[in-house]
Amino acid sequence: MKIELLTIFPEMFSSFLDASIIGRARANRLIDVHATDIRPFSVSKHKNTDDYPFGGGAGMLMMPQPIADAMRAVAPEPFHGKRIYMSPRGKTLTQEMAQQLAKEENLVILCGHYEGVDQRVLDKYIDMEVSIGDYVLTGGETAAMVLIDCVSRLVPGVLGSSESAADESFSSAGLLEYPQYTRPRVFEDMEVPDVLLNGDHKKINQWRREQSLLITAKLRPDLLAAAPVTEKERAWLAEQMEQVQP
Ligand code: 6GU
Repeated sequence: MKIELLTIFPEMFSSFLDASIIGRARANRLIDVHATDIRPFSVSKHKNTDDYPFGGGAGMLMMPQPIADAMRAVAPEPFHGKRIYMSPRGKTLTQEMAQQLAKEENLVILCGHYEGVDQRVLDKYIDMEVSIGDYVLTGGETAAMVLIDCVSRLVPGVLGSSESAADESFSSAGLLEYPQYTRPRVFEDMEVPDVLLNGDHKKINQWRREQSLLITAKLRPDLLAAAPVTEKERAWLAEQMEQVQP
């Protein structure tokens, strides 16, 4: 997968792109991410990228010309993929959306700043607007990193088999992860649950499944409705919840 970023702050991406799993995926040529600075595309005297809004109002807007020229440079026609504008008014990023985007050959991600972008450049050059949640950021760059992170890990080969097994296993689909422990066995007077020390993998799997059900019921009851949970498990869970909150 090839990802082109359009931003006025390309330097914000350097450590993100070099570190950890994203850095390894790039080194292994599984993903190709490139940040293009919009500013040099400006034809204005001082390489401006923003201007005042027609009709007045607070703040500045990103001018259409530098973005349009940058877009044509990184995504010439025919373009095969999705051109995304990171925006708080966009569709909220979900795991399902990430799975769809992971199938694309190319992504172009436009990061906005100031009060937004001239609407005409969005109408002509953007396929979808994506938000990462209902809160306001100073710019689209951090949101773009979130999108790149969650899409990249779904590209085949990006996660090692041990990394991918954990949360994509059918058994835990739609539920929160069970608690995990590493050495030492006793830390600040707190012990690792006995069941994890006995090597009985049937019991361990059952305990983990129960813990996933309990933690999901407690922290994200909204997820339970859609999760693949058997009638027997739902009954067990209802019983447990009664004991906690009679
Ligand atoms: Cl994608 N951009 C900005 N500027 N703010 C946001 C956002 C994106 N998602 C949530 N808030």
